[in-house]
Amino acid sequence: MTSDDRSKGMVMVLSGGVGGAKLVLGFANLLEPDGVLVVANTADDFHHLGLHIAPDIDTIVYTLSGKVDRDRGWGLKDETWTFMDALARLGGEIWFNLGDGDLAMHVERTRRLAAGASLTEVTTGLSVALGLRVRVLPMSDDPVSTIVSTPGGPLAFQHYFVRDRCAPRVDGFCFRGLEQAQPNPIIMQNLDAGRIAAVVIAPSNPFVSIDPILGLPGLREALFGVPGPRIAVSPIVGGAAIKGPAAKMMEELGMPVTAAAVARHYAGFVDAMIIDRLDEDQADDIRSLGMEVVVTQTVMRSLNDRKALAADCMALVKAFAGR
Ligand code: FO1
Repeated sequence: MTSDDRSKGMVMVLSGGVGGAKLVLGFANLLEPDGVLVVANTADDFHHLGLHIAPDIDTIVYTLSGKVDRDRGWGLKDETWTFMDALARLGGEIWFNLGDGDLAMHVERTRRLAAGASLTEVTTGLSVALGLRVRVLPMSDDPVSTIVSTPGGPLAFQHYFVRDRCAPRVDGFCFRGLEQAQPNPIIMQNLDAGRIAAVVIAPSNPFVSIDPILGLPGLREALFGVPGPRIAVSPIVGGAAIKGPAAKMMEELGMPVTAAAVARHYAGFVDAMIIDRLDEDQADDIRSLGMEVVVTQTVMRSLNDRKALAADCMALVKAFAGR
């Protein structure tokens, strides 16, 4: 295989919701649609008000279709909340906010699943309907649910995250259904066919967004067969999480809140870490784990920032292929 062959093929991006979706958008703007395959965490999925909610899939799909509310990072922009207001008047469960337009996504997903379609088929159908050209795949068609262990007992992920605003102390996580779940067959087919050139772990929460994906039976092993590098972008910058509870979780799990600690979490799997300029002083520590380090701007404020970070990932892919 020539170095050119090794950098050809698709980049598989493993992603959670808001932070990951930003980098996914960068890839979608940098590469041809068939140059990127997005694998979305589905361990945040849950059933609520009789609906199948898939927050990370929807965040990625709304982001790629330009429909996401950029301030919140999730849900639709220009959303209206008539349903929630009516539900509140009826004394219904209102801790999880479902906008009127967003509601259509959950109703239609639930209808298609009940009619026998797989989550992959539903996700593809709804993505195409919203004009997406990049393929977004659920990590699995089988149900996996994150359970957060807290001193007050186990909490389903969205109860911890949204209802309780991440306030309870985290003692650990378990992923119900993970051991029985199969990785998405399309992911495995692409890996088996040698169509994946490299793997990028988006700057998503390592514990609740990426670990469930990498914990799917056989997937981690299959990703070791990819010819190019496995790259992770640190979600921790300057001792804080760019978004979400990753930093709080690290503290509560007794880890330093650093990019180096994220690298240690991925050690043995990841070949290269991309860290922010603010964390440059950690580069040698990370290199001592046997990883390559790229120091760049990882905070993505504009579309150009998203594209530039995707380009940094691609430069690493090419550098590895040239060896
Ligand atoms: N996050 C919130 O903080 N509050 C909400 O009420 C909320 C509603 C919601 C509805 C649909 C959806 O797709 C996502 C939603 N999110 C909400 C975000 C979601 O809980 C998180 O982004 C992820 O699960 C963590 O990655």
